[in-house]
Amino acid sequence: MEKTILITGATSGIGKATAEIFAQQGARLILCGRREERLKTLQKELDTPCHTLCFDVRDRQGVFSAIESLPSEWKTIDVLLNNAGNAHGLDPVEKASLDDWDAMIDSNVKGLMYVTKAVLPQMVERKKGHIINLGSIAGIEVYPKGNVYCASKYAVDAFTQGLRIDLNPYNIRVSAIHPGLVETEFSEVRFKGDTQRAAQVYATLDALQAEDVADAILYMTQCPPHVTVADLTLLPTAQANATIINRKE
Ligand code: NDP
Ligand code: 8X3
Repeated sequence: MEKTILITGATSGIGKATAEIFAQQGARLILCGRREERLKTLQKELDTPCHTLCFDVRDRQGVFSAIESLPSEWKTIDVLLNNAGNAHGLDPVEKASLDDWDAMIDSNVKGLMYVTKAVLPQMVERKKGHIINLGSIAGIEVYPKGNVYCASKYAVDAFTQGLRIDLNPYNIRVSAIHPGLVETEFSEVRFKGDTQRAAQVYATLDALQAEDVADAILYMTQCPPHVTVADLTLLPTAQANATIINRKE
């Protein structure tokens, strides 16, 4: 594969698995995240040309400086995977922390928009490119205590639709993937390092694995140029929607 793919949130979970699967395809990878050590380790592990960018998607200036800093041979990006993001907390509105709300809106929504805006000009100029945003089942249905995390993913969905409309004249593909429960560090982050509580989320069902989502992302990029997968919802078989889950006893 001749493509260059920029992956935000490549240090863990879905982003890391996508980096691994694209590396197997021989893609060139721009690996992004805040944990530099993990980026460097992944770069060493992957048998494909990689460039790393360490930045926080919430830092508007930092995002633009990072993309600007790309050496000329890395400036042409074919696929942007806007994956960085997390849930922070699972609390009813009246008890939830404003800091958690800020973290989710700033990373999942504003951060995704900053990265898109920074990467977009070369796609528009070339009339070529593919943007894939990580939505969620939480952006299709609201669930109890999901409030602002769900709002952030609904915003991702609306922004994705807006991008597809505005970029229509430029031959740029715009997609969203909406997974259900995926066993990653997601719940560990949501529950602020409470690994026991996080493990319980995945203990009683066969959850999606990060590799399952990565497979679907690869498929979306491998469709013929005249085909856009606009939305792809991927659920564990044990999950019917955001709240109906057939858990093992
Ligand atoms: P992980 O916690 O395993 O990975 C999250 C990634 O996002 C990490 O690489 C982290 O990197 C990066 N990240 C988070 N915040 C920032 C930030 N402010 N700046 C830069 N990078 C950031 O979770 P997942 O792999 O599960 O999550 C990836 C995406 O998938 C998220 O958008 C999530 O909402 C979505 N999703 C997850 C589902 C699930 O059940 N797991 C289901 C549906 C969607 P670092 O900390 O190094 O910066
Ligand atoms: C992550 C899946 O159901 O925890 O977006 O919101 S869920």
